[in-house]
Amino acid sequence: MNKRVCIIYTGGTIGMVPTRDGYQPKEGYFSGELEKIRDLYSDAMPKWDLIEYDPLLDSSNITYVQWNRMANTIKENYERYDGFVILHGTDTMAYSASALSFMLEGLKKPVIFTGSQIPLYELRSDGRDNLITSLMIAANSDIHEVCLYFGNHLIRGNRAVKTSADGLIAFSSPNYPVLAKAGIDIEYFPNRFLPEPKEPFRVTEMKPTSIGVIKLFPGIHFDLFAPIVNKDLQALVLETFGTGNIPNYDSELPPLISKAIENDTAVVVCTQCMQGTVRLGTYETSSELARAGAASGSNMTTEATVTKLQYLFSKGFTANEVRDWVESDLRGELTIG
Ligand code: ASN
Repeated sequence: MNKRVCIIYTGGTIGMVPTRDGYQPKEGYFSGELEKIRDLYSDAMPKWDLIEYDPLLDSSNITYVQWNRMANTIKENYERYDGFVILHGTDTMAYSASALSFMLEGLKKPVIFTGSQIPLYELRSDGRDNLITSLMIAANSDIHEVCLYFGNHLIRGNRAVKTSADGLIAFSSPNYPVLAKAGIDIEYFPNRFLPEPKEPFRVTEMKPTSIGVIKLFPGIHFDLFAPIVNKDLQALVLETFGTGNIPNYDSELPPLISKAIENDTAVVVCTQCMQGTVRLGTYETSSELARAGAASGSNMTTEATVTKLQYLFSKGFTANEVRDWVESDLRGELTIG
């Protein structure tokens, strides 16, 4: 019997039309375009239904509110379908895929994010392959996680980064190998998949969380950031140099970090390098952070770090508990060791 897949269409370029103000999604338009793609109705394809959101969004406008909506749509339809495809704009797709990977606890079915760089109705659209292949992947019952399929690669959702603004291979997985490659055949690498979880499926909704991200650059003056380090800030992510290094040419940063930690703000150190891992204490310029009580973001993307922090605070953990949990591997988002 054919598998059943639910397509959740949230917006993004795949269903956009040109307007005087640039590309915008258009209500009801995409479903009409889908009907013209005969391959979607082939016997070799899973059976699918489409849920179209209102409003459809450019993904720059996606927030935790839409993450909750997506997670709840999956929850409401969980038993009815073998897998889910989420059509989403590319700009923040890696954030949404990371967020959903945490929110969908005990997930036993594939949830595949995809979209396109060129609208579906335009010549040379990448949307057609991205959608057809994602539907086939969403019918693979060996996948128990949130993934992102784009430009022939299946990537773990919380490892994805948008690395090209205009290329058709727009996403990379810099710190974890791809889960599948689509060439003439779809070649899966099941030894890289997450194991099937034992706990029952449930959703944790995201709550509003105040998180700051500071990307360091040579010559940065930390006093500019002092006003944001107040009691309302729940987490501060530092995008540091190399393996977690910060400048120590002046004495502004250490007190800022100490103040954040005194305020019960979880401080997490990530690297601005695309590849590799944070190792606090390797250099003198990072030991200060470790001493002050900052947590290591290991080899997590900033997308995964920010959404993981939001998830942990939404679960009601204290800043101290968040600091511990953020360093542990919850959904394959970081490599221990
Ligand atoms: N601005 C679009 C979006 O993220 C870009 C795209 O989908 N390719 O919604």
